[in-house]
Amino acid sequence: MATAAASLPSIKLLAESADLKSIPSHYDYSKNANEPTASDPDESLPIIDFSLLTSGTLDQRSKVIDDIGRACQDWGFFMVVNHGVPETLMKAVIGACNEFFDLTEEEKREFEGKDVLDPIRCGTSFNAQKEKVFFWRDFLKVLVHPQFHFPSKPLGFSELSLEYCERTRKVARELLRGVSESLGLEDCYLDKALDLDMGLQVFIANLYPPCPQPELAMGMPPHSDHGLLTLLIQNDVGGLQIQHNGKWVNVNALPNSFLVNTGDHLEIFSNGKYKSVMHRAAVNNKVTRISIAMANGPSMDTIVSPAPKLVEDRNRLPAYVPMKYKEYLALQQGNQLDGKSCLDRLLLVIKSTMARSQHPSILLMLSVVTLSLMSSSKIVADARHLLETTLPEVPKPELPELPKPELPELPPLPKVELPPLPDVPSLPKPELPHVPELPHLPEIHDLPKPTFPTIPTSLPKDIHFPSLSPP
Ligand SMILES: O=C(O)CCC(=O)C(=O)O
Repeated sequence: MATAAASLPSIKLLAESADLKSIPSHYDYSKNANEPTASDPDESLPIIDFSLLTSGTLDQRSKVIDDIGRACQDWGFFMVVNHGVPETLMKAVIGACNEFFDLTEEEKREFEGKDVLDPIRCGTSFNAQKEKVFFWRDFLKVLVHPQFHFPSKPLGFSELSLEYCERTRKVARELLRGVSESLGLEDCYLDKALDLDMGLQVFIANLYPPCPQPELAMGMPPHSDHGLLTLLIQNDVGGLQIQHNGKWVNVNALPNSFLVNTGDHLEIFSNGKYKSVMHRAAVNNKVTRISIAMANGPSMDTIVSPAPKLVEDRNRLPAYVPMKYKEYLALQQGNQLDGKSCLDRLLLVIKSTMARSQHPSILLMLSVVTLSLMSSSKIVADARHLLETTLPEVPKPELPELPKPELPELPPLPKVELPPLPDVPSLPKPELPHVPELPHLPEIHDLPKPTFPTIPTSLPKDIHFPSLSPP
């Protein structure tokens, strides 16, 4: 199996070695991390009835969508019941995983893998090549969608798992439709934006054998998952703990339920509305625990950014740098598992500046100045874009209603004595020009009478007319 030092045995081999009374010091996680212990939650964990999402009435469906939204926002975690995946199938896959871990070290070496993005990998701890303290865990990690890969041993494991992967993928996609709606988007918006037809699905089987000092060791350290939603089942042995309101709480699973948690890419896509939940796996000193996590994410080639509809249409600033999912995956899997350090990585410049400045505009200015000092690479451009986006939303201040001011009564105005008006000097009479008298016109009856010529009243007698004769 993959080892930091070639000598690091699988945890199964170590745990089964005779007379193991204490853990080797390189498994003592308590030395490096002062991790507070978990307690049972004060409130009950959110439960989602899947059957109401797929075949409930319109009212029932919209209530479940509200519940999903609230669970994603308040917890980053919920349990799904009535999901339709047969319990027998779930148990059979867990049994087959147990058989896989029971293969000899030699047989398992065939599926070791070399690179973090190899389709089939098994090993111990998380990334033993990079770790100084190891985790009490063996794992098998397989990329099962869009191409299905699987170890050829033990017999029947691959066929059984194919069925399980397909059925859980359907559940995950249906839940993601609900998540999309809960964000106020169309139900298929997330599906299309993140190309879920080609979405990455990873099958992760974890084996946590009994540990002689469970209070010192850790099965998996606090971390968040890279994808959108992870669906986890276990062999009736608890150990999953999630962080809620700053405290670690135990997850006591309902029988036959899926334990679902939000991943980093849902946090990015929802522009931080739904945070990926921090979780870890504790170990015990009595029984072996097996868990199977099905991580469901975008397609590997999708460049994931906050959903444009949540940003542009609502006049918000995007809070994350866009990044190709495949690159994010390589980054997270290729390093030590350390909380949400991968998601936080690009935000570090801003955070350190933020610590010094409370005011968003000063923060932006300082951050851009900080970045300007760096070389002008794409990272800088991306980071600058990010900076412009990480300004906290400033809440509208609630202005107190001001009391109506009581105006003092004004004193009566003093009587003003006006001075007498000055005498207006009398104006001189204008001299009008002399108009000459009109000439004397003769009276009408004084005009001379006209004389008219006499007109004869009979024709002269000597007018001769020619006689008219026929032609
Ligand atoms: O085994 C568990 O309960 C947690 C597993 C887990 O967090 C993981 O596989 O990423």
